[in-house]
Amino acid sequence: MHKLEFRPFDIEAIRKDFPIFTTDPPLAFLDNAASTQTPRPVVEAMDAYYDTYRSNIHRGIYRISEEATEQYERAREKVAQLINAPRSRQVIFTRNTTESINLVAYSWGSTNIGEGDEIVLTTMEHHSNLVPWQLLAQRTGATLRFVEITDEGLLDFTQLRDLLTEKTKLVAIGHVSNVLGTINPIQSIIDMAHAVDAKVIVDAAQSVPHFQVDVQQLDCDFLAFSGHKMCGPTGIGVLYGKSELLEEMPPFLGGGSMIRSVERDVSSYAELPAKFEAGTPSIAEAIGLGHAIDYITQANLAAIHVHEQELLKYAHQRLEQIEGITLYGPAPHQKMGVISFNMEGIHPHDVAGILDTHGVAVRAGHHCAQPLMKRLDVIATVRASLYLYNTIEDVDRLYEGLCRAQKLMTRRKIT
Ligand code: 7TS
Repeated sequence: MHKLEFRPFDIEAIRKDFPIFTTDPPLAFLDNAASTQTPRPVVEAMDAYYDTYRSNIHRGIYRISEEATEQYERAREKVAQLINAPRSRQVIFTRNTTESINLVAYSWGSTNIGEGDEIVLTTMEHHSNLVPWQLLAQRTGATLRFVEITDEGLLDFTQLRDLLTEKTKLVAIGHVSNVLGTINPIQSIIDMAHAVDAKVIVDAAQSVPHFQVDVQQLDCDFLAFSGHKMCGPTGIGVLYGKSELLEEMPPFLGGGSMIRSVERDVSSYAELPAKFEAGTPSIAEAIGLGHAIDYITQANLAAIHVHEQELLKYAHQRLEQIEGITLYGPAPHQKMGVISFNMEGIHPHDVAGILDTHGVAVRAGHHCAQPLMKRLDVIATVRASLYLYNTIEDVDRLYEGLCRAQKLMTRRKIT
């Protein structure tokens, strides 16, 4: 059996920062691909805003508003540093990945996509990186093209090469699949897309929280992710874009804060990033995200990745021992800590329900990836997903819960 070594960081110290794990026995929280838990330093930073300097930003001439503005903008700088954006003005705060992708689909899409143009996606996209492009295609007469996946859960590169033509205007690609965990080779895909003059938006909702993503090295045109999947609060997300694209794009939402001057019939717009941040933003949440970035960078993203990979290998070894289990997706070394599976003869929702009674939180359903479910020929899967605070004991509890589910359902079949 694979030997675990948790030397890179102090898992016990990390777990102490998350009060949700102080129950006995502790909750085995394995639904991190949906949303992660929040450590105390993040909650405390948000409390400090509410308790000591709560006020609106970019408009007050008094001390606490200046403090709030400074903290909000510092959070933007932390995001820029995390993803190595050249300038913090290229970081737009949104509500989540979904809003970031919709911003690009409406603003960039409405001025750059027309009839006959093609948008290349994959069959493993989350609905957030599919429905906005369907809406854009319906508005403009553009066509969606899909890269299929192999039986191993990897992208079919030969087909991708054929799909990319001079008609391709955009490639919208998930960095890591939220169902299969597949790590897509986006560097090659970006290079191939640029070779036919297409732009690339990377859905990084499942990658930025788990390993170092460098937008300059990737040379991606846009990149989107959510704060709540990386120890941050809900209600805050990020869109990164290349300056020249963001500068040319029309506003997405109109209102306060995004204007330079307003006449009765027309307005001129503020500089980046304000142009895309209409209305009062999620101030406490942005500050919380900044502190979540501090937290995961202090824990060390490289160490988090190693830790998750170790647990993932261990989880595969254990789950593969269970009779009648089908694991979806590639081998551990080609994926992140996401394990989708089904148990023969047991509905995924029943599996998740039984695991819940065993203190194990997993997700069951289509995971907002219905075209992928169709490709896998299933209606749903059970999904366990890992993060920095998960332990070998969590995986063992998952294994034991699944054995229990199997026993229960087998007994039910006999009677
Ligand atoms: N893209 C991917 C790859 C995702 O996994 C998710 C959320 C999104 C986009 C949308 O993020 P949001 O913050 O805008 O909601 N994924 C999941 C999931 O797998 N289970 O719940 C949410």
